[in-house]
Amino acid sequence: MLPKWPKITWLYSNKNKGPYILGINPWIYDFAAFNLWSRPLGLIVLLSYLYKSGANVALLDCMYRMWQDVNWPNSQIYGTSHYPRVYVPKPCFFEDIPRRFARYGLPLEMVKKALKALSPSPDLVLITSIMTYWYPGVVVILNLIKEIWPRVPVIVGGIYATLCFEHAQKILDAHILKGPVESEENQRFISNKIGLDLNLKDGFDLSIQSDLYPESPFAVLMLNRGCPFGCDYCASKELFSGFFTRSYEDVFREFEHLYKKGIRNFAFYDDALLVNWQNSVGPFLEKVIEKGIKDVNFHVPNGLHVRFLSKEVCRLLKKAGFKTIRLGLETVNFKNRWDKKLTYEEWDMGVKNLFSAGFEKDQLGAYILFGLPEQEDKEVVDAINFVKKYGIRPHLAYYSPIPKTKMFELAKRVSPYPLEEEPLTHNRSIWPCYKKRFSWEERSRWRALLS
Ligand code: B12
Ligand code: SF4
Repeated sequence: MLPKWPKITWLYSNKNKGPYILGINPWIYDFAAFNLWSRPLGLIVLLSYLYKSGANVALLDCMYRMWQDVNWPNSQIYGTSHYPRVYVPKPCFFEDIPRRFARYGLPLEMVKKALKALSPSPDLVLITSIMTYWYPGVVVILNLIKEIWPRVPVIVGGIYATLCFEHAQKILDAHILKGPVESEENQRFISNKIGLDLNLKDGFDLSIQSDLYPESPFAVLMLNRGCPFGCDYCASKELFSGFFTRSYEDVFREFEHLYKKGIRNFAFYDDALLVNWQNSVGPFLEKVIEKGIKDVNFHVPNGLHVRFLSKEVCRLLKKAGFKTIRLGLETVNFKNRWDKKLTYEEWDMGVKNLFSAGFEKDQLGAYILFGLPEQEDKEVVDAINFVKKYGIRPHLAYYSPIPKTKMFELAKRVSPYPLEEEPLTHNRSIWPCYKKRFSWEERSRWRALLS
């Protein structure tokens, strides 16, 4: 029988005789945070595998309005939103940063109360981690768990745990697993811990979002994992070394289920959504159109690969209901890039195809990398002007140095911050590698150039 676990979302089946597992997405500690269809997809994937393997799983997402009595800012366009925040003392590394530091998400005391109300205690707690510089949330929730249930085993995994494994091992009193949960080593470890075989062969099922996030105005989808490009500043290959396309029919089933539950906003979390178009997003969108589903909004908060934006691709994106498109331009120094993902001709063609397909200017935005080690301001200014000429909105993607990437070595050499020792200093908001350092004057100057 289901134990009395109030205030937590459950994925529960009478048939499942396995242990009771609680998954947690901790708070964000940062200078700024906005919910741009943010969801702990890695944890959802893991909970889905566990459920399919016979466990009963529950979720506490500190970044989701789980309880009606929490004051939460109203939803904005397409289900995006601000988070509630509480200012907290700034870590000592940031004395020179004239910005306030905050904890975003559910009130800490309410989370504590909700956890204490769970009886009996879970058999296992899983904590996910996302940005490397968000690890304080993991520390705080882990301390809370240890205080409430000192004997319950806890596993921490995810992006921070993978990229900063040694750091995590040093500071967290928990089992730390690095890499995808699908790796043989992780699969074995988890199977041993739960006393069941972790079943990966049927894949995961993202339709569980409707149970785990019953009131949410959006859901996330993913057709492909990994990225074949390997850019110097990106950790994609370190996080998932291959490239894998899920069955578009499975993804369509997830989408249809969530759509029937009333969700109309869907964000793709793929690193490389358009790679392998013919076998993944292409047929997926054909199916959306064929079924006559019209009132749906698709969003790609991660940059799309412009080189794949042929006429036909753009036509389908438009027809199927894409509303927010971000293009991965990064720089206009086409001859001497830190990646090999785009030429001028490909850019020009891709953008023209988007406009011909009927996209409006305000649906399109281009990411420009800002604050890379040794980057000149002129390069960024040129890119901003270049993008504006196409009538598209430029967005600065403030550089976050990431361990295990090619660019990290150079970043460490130029940054005044201890990037190797302290993941907090990877925070994009402090402009860790920008030679003039962060100031409000500089920020306003760049903002003015963007408008
Ligand atoms: C989607 C995404 C976003 C989304 C939101 C993410 C979110 N949930 O909040 C958006 C678009 C908003 C975003 C924004 C940014 N992002 Co981003 N994003 C991603 C992306 C593409 C996918 C993450 C994902 O969900 N993957 C799919 C899931 C299935 O994989 P996973 O999370 O790794 O989970 C697996 C394992 O980690 C493990 N696992 C996960 N949890 C757990 C838990 C346990 C217990 C266990 C055992 C295992 C486990 O098993 C899972 C299944 O295999 C990653 C790149 C990537 N390939 O991961 C970048 C990435 C995380 N982002 C990155 C960056 C740089 C940014 C930005 C700074 C970009 C910018 N310059 O503006 C901003 C920062 C936003 C902020 N507020 O600070 C960096 C990380 C930076 C860092 N220092 O940590 C990444 C790695 C990309 C890169 N360039 O290398 N991002
Ligand atoms: S193309 Fe994008 S996801 Fe792929 S490696 Fe480069 S930055 Fe990362």
